[in-house]
Amino acid sequence: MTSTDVPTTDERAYADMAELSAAPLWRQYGELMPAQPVSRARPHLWPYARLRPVAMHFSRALSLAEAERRVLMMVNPGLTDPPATVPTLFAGIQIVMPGETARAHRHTANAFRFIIEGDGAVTTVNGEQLAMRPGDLLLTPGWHWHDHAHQGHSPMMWLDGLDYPLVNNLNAGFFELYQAPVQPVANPDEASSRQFRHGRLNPAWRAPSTEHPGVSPVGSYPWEETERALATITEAGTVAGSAAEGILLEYSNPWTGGPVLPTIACRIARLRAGFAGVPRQHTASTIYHVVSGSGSTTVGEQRLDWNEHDTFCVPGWARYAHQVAAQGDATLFSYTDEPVLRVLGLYREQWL
Ligand code: GTQ
Ligand code: FE2
Repeated sequence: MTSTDVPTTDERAYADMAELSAAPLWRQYGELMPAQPVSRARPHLWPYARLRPVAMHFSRALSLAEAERRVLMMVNPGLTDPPATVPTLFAGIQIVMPGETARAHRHTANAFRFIIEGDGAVTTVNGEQLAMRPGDLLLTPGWHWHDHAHQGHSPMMWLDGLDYPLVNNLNAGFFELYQAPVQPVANPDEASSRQFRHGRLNPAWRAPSTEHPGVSPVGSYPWEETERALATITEAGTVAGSAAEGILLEYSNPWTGGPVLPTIACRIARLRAGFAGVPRQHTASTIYHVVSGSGSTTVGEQRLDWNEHDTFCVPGWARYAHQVAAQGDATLFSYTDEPVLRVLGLYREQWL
């Protein structure tokens, strides 16, 4: 039979299709055009109490010279190859020991750090030196040089959030090492970021970067300010906040009032003792990190019980609801790909 003959059986025709790298849409239509999204990610929780000892082991067993970064990846059981936490985002626990330096590099993936424990480390981002204290949020936006150095005394541990799963899926991942282990410091003490720390007043001689659209010019959102905002709003006890997320605040880009990174919105929520969230679902995927307190989040059929410093994820379009125990408020840091879905007209939510 020549290659232009019409196959005489289905079997033969399917075999020809496979050989031609073609496939019958009619056999996969339901999967490709689902009535509603089905995430490959599974609801999952990573307990800090169990990850921390493993991180401590590698702080001794593996030098930072051997590892580009000493990070335990939080790999979703449904997204192992390549590893990701939700389809668009990554979460990791990074550990840096006193005296260590994580060398300077840059990548197109956007990243942030949310500090868990330790004191005395700094991250330098495009020449601006940012202090790292528990509860601080530090941004290392895409294609910004960054290195981490630790001059303190106890282990530094933080949560890394990156959008590399999204960036790599868009085939836009680039990475470069800096020509030296560390970059020079042009702005010590957050000198540039500080210009934006005055509420509704922005430095008028500056303008948003055209090179990095949608990126906040603020390198660090210190815990002190975050805590003050949460305390002020919850003080009177009269503000109900979101029925699903309690007193939910979004870290904002002072130029736009929008998310801090073009692809990632970062938020902090205070849930009062006894809080029982109204269940809902949205197309955005979310990763939560427990700053303090304990509670549980029901995601689909699963219940994730969380404690201080645990990390867990809620895949897009999963039905979820938070509950907090009767005694003690809880504080949840979270990040989401919602800005991406919104800008593409793909954000949907539904209260259940
Ligand atoms: O600290 O620069 O968790 O480049 C993954 C990739 C951390 C970092 C991660 C990174 C970093
Ligand atoms: Fe990096």
